[in-house]
Amino acid sequence: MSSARTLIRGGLVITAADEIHADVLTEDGRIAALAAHGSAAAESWTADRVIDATGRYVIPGGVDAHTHMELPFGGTSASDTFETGTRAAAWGGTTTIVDFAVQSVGHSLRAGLDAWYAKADGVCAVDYGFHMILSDVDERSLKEMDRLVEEGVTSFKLFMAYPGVFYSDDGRILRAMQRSARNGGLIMMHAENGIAIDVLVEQALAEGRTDPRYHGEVRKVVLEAEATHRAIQLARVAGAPLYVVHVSADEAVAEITAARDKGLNVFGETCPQYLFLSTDQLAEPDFEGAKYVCSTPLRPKEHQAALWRGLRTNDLQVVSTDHCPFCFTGQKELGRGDFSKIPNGLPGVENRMDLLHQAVLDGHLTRRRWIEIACATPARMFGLYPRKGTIAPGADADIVIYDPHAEQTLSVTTHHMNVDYNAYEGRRITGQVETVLSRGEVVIDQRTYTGRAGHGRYIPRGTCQYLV
Ligand code: DUC
Ligand code: ZN
Ligand code: ZN
Repeated sequence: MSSARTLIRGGLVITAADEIHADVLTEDGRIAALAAHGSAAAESWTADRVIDATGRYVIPGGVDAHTHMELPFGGTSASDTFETGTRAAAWGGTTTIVDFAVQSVGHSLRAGLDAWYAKADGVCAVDYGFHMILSDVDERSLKEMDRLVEEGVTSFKLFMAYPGVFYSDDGRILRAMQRSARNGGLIMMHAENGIAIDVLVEQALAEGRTDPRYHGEVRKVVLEAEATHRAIQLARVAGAPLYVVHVSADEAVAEITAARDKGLNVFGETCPQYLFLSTDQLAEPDFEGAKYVCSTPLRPKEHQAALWRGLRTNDLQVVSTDHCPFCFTGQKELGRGDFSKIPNGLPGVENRMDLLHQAVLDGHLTRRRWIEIACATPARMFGLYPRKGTIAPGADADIVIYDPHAEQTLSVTTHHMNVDYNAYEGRRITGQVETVLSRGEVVIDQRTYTGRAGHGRYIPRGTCQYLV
């Protein structure tokens, strides 16, 4: 905790609700007060440190509610550790991540969660929480869900994909949803029909269609839409809220929209890769397409309009990264000659806030909506609000000083993620993180890293604060 008082002067404070020229005073790691710039109140403040934010935005630290540091997957592990990944998050203006602890088949939730607590303990640069991946829904794990909710792990990811690994059948999904309807947990769904996809994978490989682009072709739009529809119906039967992760296809957005029009507690998340990349990248020659293999897969460009529209209309509420990096050399290469062996996942935790700021400049989002989908709503959705996701008295002093005019080119040569490529290589962005405070401590100071491994704390979460 920082006992120092820091005064951030002269910036435009942007939250999901307001844009105001205000000075912000932080004390003991929290936001102590806001007052109009130039007001008598603000002029009377004294501080140990003054940050001049003239011409800058002052925004809440980003909340990335979907990351996979060190995730074991496909015989290898995601290349960012909690240390490197949270440091990269800080560089990109994200001050809270919610990562996924994994239950292994045949093991308890407790064992999985404890393993993830140990991985992250003492090494994170910014604050973090955990969701729990349920890989083996049975009487024991259902009971354990109740205890996890009480402990602050209040959301559970289930997979309709990856048979034999993370997959749950409809019966298991229904049971987990029924349990969450009672204990207040939020079910997060990977909605793809994995049983059908595996048939198409087998057929593609047998016919010699082995290149990365076939990853996108077998993981069909209708199989995402069908699974999304089915997940929604199961949630209705259970009377449980549902959060659909990494929505990539227009028809899946339509399913979520239809459910929301019925007044159901159904929510959708998308990710920068679906908004900015497409099957064009997946089709890059010389196996380069492997860099863009993730699930749900990248879609033809035409789908992007539905995702942007969903974000504007609040049919989609959150943009997270699904940050799950694998190096091209030695990791993505495991799938040369067989796309099904390419570890699934893209890097992005460092780039999300900037890409979404670019979306503001491109006319897809307003500035306040940028903050809403990247900070405030993920915090509400996962029980972290108002401690995280906003700038208000009492909130943690997780603050980004953002230069909206700086120009940068996203690149592996300048990023801080521990991965040997950048999915947005060469993309020019206007806007850049300048200074970052995490609980009042400056962790990025005018583009110099001043944080430390172990500053980041585990944050137990409350239940979903976004239900209607
Ligand atoms: N999708 C990915 O791309 N990576 C990890 C898990 C997932 O569901
Ligand atoms: Zn998933
Ligand atoms: Zn994921």
